[in-house]
Amino acid sequence: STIVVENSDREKVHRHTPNLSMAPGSAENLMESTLAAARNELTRGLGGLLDKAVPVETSPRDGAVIVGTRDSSPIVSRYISARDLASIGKDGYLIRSVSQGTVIAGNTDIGALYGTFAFLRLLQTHKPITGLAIAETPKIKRRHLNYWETERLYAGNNPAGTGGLNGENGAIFNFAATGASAGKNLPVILDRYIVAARAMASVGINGITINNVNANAAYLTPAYIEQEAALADALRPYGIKLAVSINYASPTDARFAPDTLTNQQLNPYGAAFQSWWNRRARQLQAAIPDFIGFTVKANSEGQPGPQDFGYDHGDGANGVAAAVAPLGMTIFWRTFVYNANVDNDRLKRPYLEFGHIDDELQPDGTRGRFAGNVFLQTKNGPLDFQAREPIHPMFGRMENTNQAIELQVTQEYTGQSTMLSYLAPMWEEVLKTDTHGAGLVGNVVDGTTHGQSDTAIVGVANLGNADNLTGHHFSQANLFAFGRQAWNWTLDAEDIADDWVRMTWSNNRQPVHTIVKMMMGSREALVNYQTPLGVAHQFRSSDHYGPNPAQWFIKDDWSPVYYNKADSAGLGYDRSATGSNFVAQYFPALATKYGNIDTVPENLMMWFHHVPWNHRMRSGRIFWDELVYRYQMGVQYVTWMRQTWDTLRPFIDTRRFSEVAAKLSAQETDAADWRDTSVNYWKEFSGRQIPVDNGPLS
Ligand code: GCW
Repeated sequence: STIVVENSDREKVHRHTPNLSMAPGSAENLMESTLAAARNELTRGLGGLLDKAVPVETSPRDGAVIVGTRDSSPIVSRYISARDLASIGKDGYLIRSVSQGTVIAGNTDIGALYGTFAFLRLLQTHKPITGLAIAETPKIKRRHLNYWETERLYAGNNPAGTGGLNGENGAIFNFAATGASAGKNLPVILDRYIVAARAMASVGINGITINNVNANAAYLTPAYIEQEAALADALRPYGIKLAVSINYASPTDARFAPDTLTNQQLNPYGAAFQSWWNRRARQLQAAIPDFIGFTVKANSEGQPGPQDFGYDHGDGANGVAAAVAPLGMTIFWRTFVYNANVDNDRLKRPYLEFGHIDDELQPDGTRGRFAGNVFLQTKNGPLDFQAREPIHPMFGRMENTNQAIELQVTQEYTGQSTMLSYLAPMWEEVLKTDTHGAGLVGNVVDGTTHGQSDTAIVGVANLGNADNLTGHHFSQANLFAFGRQAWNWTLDAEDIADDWVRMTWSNNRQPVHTIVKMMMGSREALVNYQTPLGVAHQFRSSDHYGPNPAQWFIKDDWSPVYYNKADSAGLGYDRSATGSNFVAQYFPALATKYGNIDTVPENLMMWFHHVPWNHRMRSGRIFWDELVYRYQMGVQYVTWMRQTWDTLRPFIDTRRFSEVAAKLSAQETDAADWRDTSVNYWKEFSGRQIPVDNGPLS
């Protein structure tokens, strides 16, 4: 077969950064254009898969793969009509078998690149590549990643001080011009940035916020903007645009002197505030013409925000949004807030702060105060990325506001880079949960429920400095799955796992079947050995990895004991009408279901109820016995995974085989620690024995 990729003139990329350079001996694959990237993927991919060089030509021979847009290529136009392309949108693609071979077409070059990756995926997963008539369009427009890997090093980073390239604690993109990594900082483009870009583009990620939401204002300074521009230039051919996290009080930061405001000038409606942000945005846009906008964590976990100056989240978000609206930029305003003055139950706080703003009657008679270029960015659940949470009640209830869902790809609370936990089943569960009032969560996010035209899904990313980018080999599956689900949230987590295993490990039936099976049960096992039946957030504070159910902090809503409410009567947090009544934030049918201990799904039980130790469970066991059983099941699953992985030795290369084996064995130890620490602590309250049919706990 041959490859035909035609370049069009109109897609020449912007190169603003005069001194864009490459690390010595690296980045020879820095791409000039999107179609060149597509061509490169095909030569590399087909060459590798077919084990022979595949020529690139300008006119097709039989069996050719033809890639492009109607504008870029007369051959594409010959096979694909404008009408064919009419319904697939900006990012969509068509893959068609034609007399001369295969045509991959998009309305845009990036659509053609996405189609190219999809075609390679078919080949790589041994799917048929004849008789193709594929038309794909993403369900969600903005498929973004946020990076705050810097925070706790919970994914694939080298721990600080162990030779990570990065000055900023091992985040993937290196901005630091000093220290060990000096000389390897942006605008130097390291190979791994391109590797990461290809990985992201291969699953349709089209935007990233590059810095921690606990934001350092340095990212708005001219020196950093120049570095960001270099990164933007490098990622642009892959369809990935940049955004930056901001600190609400940056205008008062001395680094911007003489352009520095006083606290009094942080009035979000004031001219000083708005023109300050407009100036920053214009500087960014001058360097990065397609700059997305800002991600904001305000009045949350010590970050400043409009409330410090007498305004609410609507005022603050709209103030920044108004400043950047003339530039076509967007604000992603996070809703991860939990001010203790709002309510005793932390879970109730976000909706209490944001809900009334969504509902507020406006002077023009419409409802909802948030500006059109504001997204509220809301975690999937009401607490904080636990292995299982109920859905966040704001999904469906914010009818007049653009809502983005935020999922944590990096495994902060889900095993970090030690545990194999495949998270696609969790995201599938979330996106397919019925709100009982506004359709499924996925319908809310993709805009069909409330008719929003701009839609977004955000993953907190897990790319770091590790050779394989994610640390645990299986963490790559989470990035892959996030991208696939962001593109189409109706996909089945198991099908995605099947693709990933074939692309990553083997197409041989036995490993495919076995590894997919391991992955599919891994998240439920994690829930079971960490926090079964809905007992939330039992993590020790130091690293959010291991258990500490007895821990009590000055901030009670960070304390495991605040969540578990263990006493001699039972375990769990009563959020029904007899308790905090958090359930009332859901649509009535869901509130009724969750609010009743007999109808709440057992796997969410302790999120909503203080469950008596002797409560009769659906299995017939009493709650205490069921609880211990779940912990034990979780650990046993990990033992099973470790043993099962051993059977795959003949199919897996030695290095990756042993790296995964070592991680599984650490996971088994740590899972047992979760079980033992938790059960022994609960036992002090239940006063009951460990049931014998659970076998010995270590
Ligand atoms: O889960 C918590 C993390 C913080 C994070 C915060 C947030 C970056 O422990 O590291 O802050 O969530 O989402 O803002």
